[in-house]
Amino acid sequence: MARVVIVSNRVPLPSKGAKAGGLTVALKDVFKQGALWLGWSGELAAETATSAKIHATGKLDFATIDLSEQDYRRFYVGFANSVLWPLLHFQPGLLEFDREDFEGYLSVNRAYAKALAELLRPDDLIWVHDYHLIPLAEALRALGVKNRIGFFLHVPFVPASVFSILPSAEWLLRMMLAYDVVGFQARQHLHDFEDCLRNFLNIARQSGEPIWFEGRPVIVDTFPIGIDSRAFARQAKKAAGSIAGHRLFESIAGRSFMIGVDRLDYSKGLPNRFEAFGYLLDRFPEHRMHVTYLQIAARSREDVTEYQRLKHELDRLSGEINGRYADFDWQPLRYMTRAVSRANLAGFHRQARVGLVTPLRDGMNLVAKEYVAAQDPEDPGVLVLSRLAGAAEDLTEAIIINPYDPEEITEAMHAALIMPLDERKDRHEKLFEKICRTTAASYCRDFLNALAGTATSTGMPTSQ
Ligand code: GDG
Repeated sequence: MARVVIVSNRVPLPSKGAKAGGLTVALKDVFKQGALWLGWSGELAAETATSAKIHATGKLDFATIDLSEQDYRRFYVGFANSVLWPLLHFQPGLLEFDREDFEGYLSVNRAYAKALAELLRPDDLIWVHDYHLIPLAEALRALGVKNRIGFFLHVPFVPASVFSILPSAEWLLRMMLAYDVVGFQARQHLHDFEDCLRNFLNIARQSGEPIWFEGRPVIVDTFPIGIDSRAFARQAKKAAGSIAGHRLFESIAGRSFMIGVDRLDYSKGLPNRFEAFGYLLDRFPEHRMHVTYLQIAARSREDVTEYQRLKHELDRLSGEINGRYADFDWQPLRYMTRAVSRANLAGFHRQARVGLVTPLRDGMNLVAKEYVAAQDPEDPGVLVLSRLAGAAEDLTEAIIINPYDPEEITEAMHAALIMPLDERKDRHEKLFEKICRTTAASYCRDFLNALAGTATSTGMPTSQ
């Protein structure tokens, strides 16, 4: 099997300790047979590097480049997270386009391409992740790289009517078609991408067929990301008996317990969720004093203004809810912006009667799967899930809600809190079976098989 080369914005360097983030979690344990992973080091330097530093670990080698502060601002804070992220999450009102940021996005992609081209072997399979690096394939081709290159988008896609808001929209689509394989999380995202292809490039795709673009086939398909559910279930069982698990259990003091775990991000629908919790205590007085909601919202992208604004809003809302409903011996909402260890998270999920996953848009949402995996099958909790998360295409036995309607979330919280054991078990069994079908490993295998099976850029079919 050819060597796999992964490229993503950040690399999970073991020396730095893994940070919260979907990609890190999904890929971590998969490449045991040797692979190379290139990305930003997380460090700022006087200039953006075009040669990588190698960190050999034996199984999986890492290669990192530093970014200049200006490039970090333009590429990462600017175009990637203040234009593409809000656009692809249907928040065009939050988009802040700036031509210099766009230039920075291009030049950082070129720097990645140069650093990568030096490290490549002829039969490497290159797998590029996410919206930060859309122009990378084109930049690699410009340097003469002939390897097969695949792209996976972790976030949603938007229909042409929304995509057209982006300056250089058509150019970005062409950049996506420079890959040999383009993968999405969910059918809806693929459908929206096809809408863009039709509208901008007049390309109509026959279902199941590759797209032909400039004389080359481009495979476009869905590759829903998964987790290692059974391992997470074991971790949850073990962690519930840990010191932290015990402390949590004692502090809940027999009340019902609801949990939310999200990066502190406006796409995750946290203000509406907080508001919904306020309504729950308003409209269903029987839950007052009897329910505790823990929201873990690890701080994220703190250099982006919109994230600072969101944090202030949540600080205010949580203070208001607690001020209004708390009693001297009961705090209804526990809100923390520090990250928690993965083992503790697993144990906390297991203790929660309700898991709240209410993003306004989400590529997949791994927390939904982790919550289900962590449950005790004999006394499982209930997942409340946004219909606008990719995960909702499959996890239909959750209580599915519209995250824009806080009262619908309230009703779902209430229904989940009072749901009888039989129904909880029934739903959980089906959900657990579903989340075991797609694992982190099967996701990687499916994508890489699609990539390995494609013709090379010279048009020759490949032997595996
Ligand atoms: C992107 C897409 C897609 C969260 N807080 C802590 C913590 N986490 C972990 C969760 C989960 C991961 O981070 C977050 O993954 P999500 O999928 O929920 O969301 P994004 O970070 O937005 O990820 C998303 C994903 O990529 C994968 O393709 O599903 O749609 O937006 O695993 O558990 N982990 C720890 N402490 C925390 O405080 N240890």
